[in-house]
Amino acid sequence: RGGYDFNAVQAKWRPVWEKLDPFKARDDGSAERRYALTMFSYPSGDLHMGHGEVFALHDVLARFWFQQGYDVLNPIGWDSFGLPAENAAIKRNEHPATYTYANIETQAESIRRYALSFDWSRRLHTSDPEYYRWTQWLFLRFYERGLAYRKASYVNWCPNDQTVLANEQVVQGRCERCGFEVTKRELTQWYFKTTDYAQRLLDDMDQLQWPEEILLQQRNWIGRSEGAFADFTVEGHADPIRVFTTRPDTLFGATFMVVAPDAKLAAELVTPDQQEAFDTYLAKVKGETEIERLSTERDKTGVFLGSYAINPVTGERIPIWAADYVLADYGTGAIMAVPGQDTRDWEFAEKFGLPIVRTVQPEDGFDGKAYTGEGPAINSANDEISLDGLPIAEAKSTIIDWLESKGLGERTINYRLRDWLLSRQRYWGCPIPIIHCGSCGEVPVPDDQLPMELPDLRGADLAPKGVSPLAAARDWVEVECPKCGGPAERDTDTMDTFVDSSWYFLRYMSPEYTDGPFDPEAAERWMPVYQYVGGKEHAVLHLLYARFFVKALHDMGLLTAIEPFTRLLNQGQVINQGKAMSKSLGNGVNLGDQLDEFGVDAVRLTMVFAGPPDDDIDWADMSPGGSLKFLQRAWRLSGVVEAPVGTDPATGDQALRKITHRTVADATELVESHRFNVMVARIMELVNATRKAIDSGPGAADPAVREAVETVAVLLSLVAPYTAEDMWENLGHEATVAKAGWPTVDPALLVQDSVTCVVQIAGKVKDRLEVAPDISDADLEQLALASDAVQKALDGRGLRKVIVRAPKLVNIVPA
Ligand code: ANZ
Ligand code: ZN
Repeated sequence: RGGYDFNAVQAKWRPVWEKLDPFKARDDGSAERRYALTMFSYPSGDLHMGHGEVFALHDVLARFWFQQGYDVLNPIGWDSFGLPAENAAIKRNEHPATYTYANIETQAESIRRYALSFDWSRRLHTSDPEYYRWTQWLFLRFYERGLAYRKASYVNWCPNDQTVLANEQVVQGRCERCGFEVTKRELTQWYFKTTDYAQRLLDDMDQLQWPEEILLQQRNWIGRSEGAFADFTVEGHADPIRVFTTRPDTLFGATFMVVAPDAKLAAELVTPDQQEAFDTYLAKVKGETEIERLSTERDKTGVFLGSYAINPVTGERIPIWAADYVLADYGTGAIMAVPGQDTRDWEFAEKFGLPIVRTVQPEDGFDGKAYTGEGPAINSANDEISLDGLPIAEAKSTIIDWLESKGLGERTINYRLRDWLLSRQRYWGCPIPIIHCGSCGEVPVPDDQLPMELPDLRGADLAPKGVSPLAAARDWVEVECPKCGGPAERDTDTMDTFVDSSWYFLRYMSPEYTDGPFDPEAAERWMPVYQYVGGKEHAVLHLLYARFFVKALHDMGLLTAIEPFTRLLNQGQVINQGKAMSKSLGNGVNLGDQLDEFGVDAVRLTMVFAGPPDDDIDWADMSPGGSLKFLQRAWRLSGVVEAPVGTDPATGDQALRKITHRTVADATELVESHRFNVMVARIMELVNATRKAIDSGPGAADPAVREAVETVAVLLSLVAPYTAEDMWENLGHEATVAKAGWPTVDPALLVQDSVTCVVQIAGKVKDRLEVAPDISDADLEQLALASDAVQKALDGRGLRKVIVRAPKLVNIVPA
């Protein structure tokens, strides 16, 4: 037998597996089902190192369950609509479809080479009309229930991509995709009513076995706060201003009010002499991002509107200002400013010379500005009500009761979560199946006319212009109203790609189903996903949207499940030389090059062996060459085994058998607890022990050697499938090792070795104890003294001396 040539091994097994297709989900009730899901990829280029890692980690789990005999659903597909592909296509002067589908084929080829245990028969692309037909169908079901609706408001706008962004897509004031600073625009847009589900999205988190960090991010994003609405009358206006506050107990300290400059209210309250100042200020604010506006570090800015309100408990006239630190679409877009207890209000008051009244007694020695801590209420009494002396919680409920009794306010819960803005002014997305008719208004495209396909627009200018390129396709836009037959127009926006990815895991279960987006019975069998593997960057985007979708579909009676993904595993990033890989740093590592140089298995092994799955991997510190050497070492074992296939290992060398069985027992636990790197270390130890047994132990003909090498092959199949398969063949088996079955552990072989310890009294043997070889002197002494035989022989005599030589001898000298 020659050496180990990874290229030859890869070339040999790929076609065999493709023919065998061993990873098809059976879905026939023959075994317990497990749904293993990995985040599908955007087809914006070939696979990169990050894919290499997530796929390698995910595959360890999926292959483990295959080995254990589960009926595993492990599908693969592409999130093929969207900005990344569209931008790349425009740059290359290609049609997005051409570019997208070419990339998909490239990635598919790389994934096949990477030898992942996917069920290819369920492959889907979200940009296929057969798929987005159902995205549209689902949109219409949301629409019918009021869960999809249109409204005008100021929205996040990316000046580079020339499209709106959801709040979740604005990261530190910048576009999540291109990094451009996000601005605001007033537009009429489609939204999903995610806010209806805010409380359930919070409550059901206790069913999720997700990293605490991700749950915390979702909790903060949803941002539940309990508080009250309070109404302030405005001089010269019929309607009061309603505010939302989490601190109604501080009402006596409300010395002015602030409204969002970009809220309608501000324009209504501004007096003619303040109009000009206000207009100037508003223009400035419109260019600001939400992050900037909420920043606590910035200097406070604002403008007096000229109007006054009345504080309902003090009866004082308080001025109404507009300032950018109040957001238009949170709470009511207006606040009561309480500088004594709120830092931002304090800074604002200080800057503009507005009065400050403390209504909570600060702790002794406090010399700061706004006091946000615990303490009794002060300065909080009028003829009717007094909060003075009450701690915050009691003061809150007392004042809310009073406000409610007077019809001036009410208890409430508020969420930071906003509705999900789903319209995009771009071409490469799922068209919104709504037709706008001059006389009927919004008319849904009838179900039997779905999919409402994208027009081809080959050769048209798709560059972002602020209006969807679809608007220019007049032939496509102009239609008959499905209701009245009159002239009407299609909606020209497309859906955010996160809509496509909010339900793809449901389509996988029955990708050919034609009576709906998925077969409810298949969903009953497979949902929820047992294990989801993917990046942390989706903590509040995709993961929250998918949860919302599943809950909404549950409420429509389409799904029993109320959560999509029971378990979540986040992989770390692959970095290089301590930094994220980037073009500008020139530290990029190409996955394809690594595969060419070291082979698929060595790269996969390196990814898995690098450390805990959620740690970052610095490729500069890795040694794929070392991984390859190990694989060669393991592979060579399979060529020297002499015991024939099927030899009963029972008569084999016990020491080696014990190591083999201990390794399997540990590996099982290690995979289940996601400590894959330690599992690899244990396989390495088994390889070393086997080598030693062959070279300087019982020799290659011992049945225990066959057992050990077969075990190495099966365990290794989780990480290095090509090597494992070739070993399996060398050992005289037929493909595929992937379905060989997880080795069963003989519990008798897990029992720790023991040593016989002699216990003497004054040099005479009185007892023999079976003890662990690594027992400590102290433990052994205790054990010896506790022996019945020893106690009887001592017969109450005291001890002069105890000599302990662990683990073999204890000599007791009586007094
Ligand atoms: C008075 C007050 C006193 C407040 C105090 C806080 C502390 P969370 O917990 O984040 O929900 N607020 C309300 N609407 C706002 C808006 N549109 N833009 C900016 N700030 C707004 O925050 C709720 C608190 O944030 C509210 O309670 C309000 O200020 C402010 F010692 O009212 B508070
Ligand atoms: Zn009509």
